[in-house]
Parts: sequence; C-alpha cells; structure tokens
Amino acid sequence: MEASDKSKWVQIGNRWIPRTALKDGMSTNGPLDETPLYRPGLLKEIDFSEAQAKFKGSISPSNPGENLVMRPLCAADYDKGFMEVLKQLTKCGDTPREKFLARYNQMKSCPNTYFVTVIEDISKSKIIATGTVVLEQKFIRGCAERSRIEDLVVDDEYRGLQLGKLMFQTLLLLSQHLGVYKCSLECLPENIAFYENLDFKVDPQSFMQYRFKELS
Ligand code: 16G
Repeated sequence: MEASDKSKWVQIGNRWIPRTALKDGMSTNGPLDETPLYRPGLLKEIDFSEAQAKFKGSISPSNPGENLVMRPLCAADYDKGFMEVLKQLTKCGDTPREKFLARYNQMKSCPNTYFVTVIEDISKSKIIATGTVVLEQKFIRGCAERSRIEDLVVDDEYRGLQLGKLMFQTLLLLSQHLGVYKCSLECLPENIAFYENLDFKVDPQSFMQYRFKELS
C-alpha cells in the first residue's frame, strides 16, 4: 500500500478497510496483532543505572517483578485489559475493539512519536500498568524535540510494587535517550508530591488549558 493511501485505510486484524467505513460497534474476528507499537530494543538501550529515583531491590525495565514484563503496547493488548487499566486514570468512554484499533494504527503510522508502554502480568495475560512518551518536533531551539509523559497508571491491585515509579523513570530515561531537550507532564494536585519526589519541578510557566468537551 502506498504511504499516501494509509490515512484512508484502517487495518483491522489482517484486513484493511476504508476509514470511512469504520463505525463504532463494527465487529471483527480473529486474533489481534502482536507487533509492537515501537521498536522494543529502545527499552533495552536505556541505561537504568542513570535512574535518579531510588528503588528498593533490583527492579528495572528488564526485571519489573515476578511474572511481570515491560514492553511496547501491541494491538493484542486490547484483549488483555489495556483499556480497563486506563479507566483507572480517567474517563475512557466506550472504546470498542475497532475504535481502539483505528487509533492504534494511526499512532503506528506516525513513526518515532508515540511510545505507549505497558507492563503485563504474564501469569494472567493481563495489562497492569501503562504510560506513554509522546515526542513533539519543534522549530525552536535549533529544531529540537521535547517529550511529554502521558496516561501513566498502575492497576489498583498492583499498587505498592514501585511500578508507577518504575514506569515514570523508564519513560523519563527513554525521553533522554530519544534526545529531547525537556520532558513535561500534567497531573492532579494530589500527585504533585509523587513527581516532585522524582525530581520533577513545578514549572513557573503555568500549564493552561481550554476544555472543548467534557467527554464521559
Ligand atoms: C493525568 C495524566 C495525563 C492525562 C490526564 C487525563 C499523567 C502523568 N498525567 O493528568 O496524561 O491526559 O490525566 O485527564 O499520567 P482528563 O481525562 O481529565 O483530560
């Protein structure tokens, strides 16, 4: 398929359908793709000895805990409860498989931009944590790049295992490895202390927003 056609088509399992034909609630069959969203080697290339955060024990991206694996998101994670974890962060609305896949494929078609990362409990085939690095290309500062850490959440049942800290530190080192000049995040006031403990500073340039919609 020509690159120019890719924005008009959506891959659902092994099939390609016109984007215009994609409707909420459409059903598809078959196993979902396990191709990673981004190059898994990137996580291995991170030098975790540079982590600023202090961890109890020898936890790391290659060793998040017993039966736990940290890796890039893949489409098949939809059936492993990826959306259920995100629902513990904020409202996610109704996200049928096809809608998820369309968004996943859009992200995958933007190389070097979306680094959605998950932790799976392989004993249960369940996604139990996620966090994302988004890379933004700029003209300023010599055509530099910046990153944002987004949508970081750990399943309630897996709290207290340092996984939030591990995910955050991994995404921060991933940002550094990608060569960004700064990394930022937004969070609720009650989470500021968590990120300050990890050396993030509340920026004097206030984060501002305008909400167009209150989605459920
Ligand atoms: C948190 C998230 C942010 C997410 C927002 C959703 C982190 C570090 N921050 O602030 O990425 O976009 O929640 O809130 O994970 P909203 O649904 O009210 O926009």
